[in-house]
Amino acid sequence: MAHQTEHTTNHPSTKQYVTIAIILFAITIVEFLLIWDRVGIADDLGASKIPLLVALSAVKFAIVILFYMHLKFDNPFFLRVFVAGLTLAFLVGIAVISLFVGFEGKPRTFAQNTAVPYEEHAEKDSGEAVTGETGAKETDTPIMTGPVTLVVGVAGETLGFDTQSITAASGAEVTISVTNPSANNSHNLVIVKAGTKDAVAADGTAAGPTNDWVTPGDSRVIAHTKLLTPGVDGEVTFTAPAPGTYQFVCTFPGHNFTMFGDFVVN
Ligand SMILES: [Cu+2]
Repeated sequence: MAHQTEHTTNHPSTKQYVTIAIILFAITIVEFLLIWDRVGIADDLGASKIPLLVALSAVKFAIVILFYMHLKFDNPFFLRVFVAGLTLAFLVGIAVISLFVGFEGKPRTFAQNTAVPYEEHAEKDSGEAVTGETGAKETDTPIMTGPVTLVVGVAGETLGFDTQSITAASGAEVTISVTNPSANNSHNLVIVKAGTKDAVAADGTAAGPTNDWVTPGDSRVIAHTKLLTPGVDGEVTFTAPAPGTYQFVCTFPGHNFTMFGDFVVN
């Protein structure tokens, strides 16, 4: 008798189950209408349909765990255990994603540098098959020297870059993509040997804007972009030099004192 009483109060009734099924079905219909382009709402909503859909599926999730998993009828302890685990899972997920992607949505520099392009990976696998198990070390190198693109931005209207340090592997084909969002200032990005940024900039000033503020044939310069006028982006591609620390700098007269960073070659 005691068991029966407990049983009837710990589970939803058949009627409740059916009602919940209908509610879930109705929410699903609404979700479908939100994303089906023929209904015409999808375009009007734009990106705002994403939080709407997230909210709707959260409601469905809550209904399912509360009623079908009957957490609503159980000891609250079980609900707390469930929510604790769920929260932990979300936190770990966010932590792992933010290891590789910054909050502004750009890949982090180290993640981009060590990213293995899919084609490269396939090539490496077939290469491995040909050479056999001659040693794991040998197969590690090609991953590091794959082509990489590093993104360096000018920090708005300031005379500075938005990053202090970029990294690449020696021998890798490196493309540095420079964005210049400034409405007023022209900039360039010059890769130079460590400790030579001010001397290179001083000589660049003499070389003038027609040379992009870089002395032609300067042996301290490894690579440089063209002079990027306000609002114009540019890039430079070169082979990463011998391992060591180099510098990147803007050689527009006067910018070199604040507009520079380290270029680390591993
Ligand atoms: Cu500059």
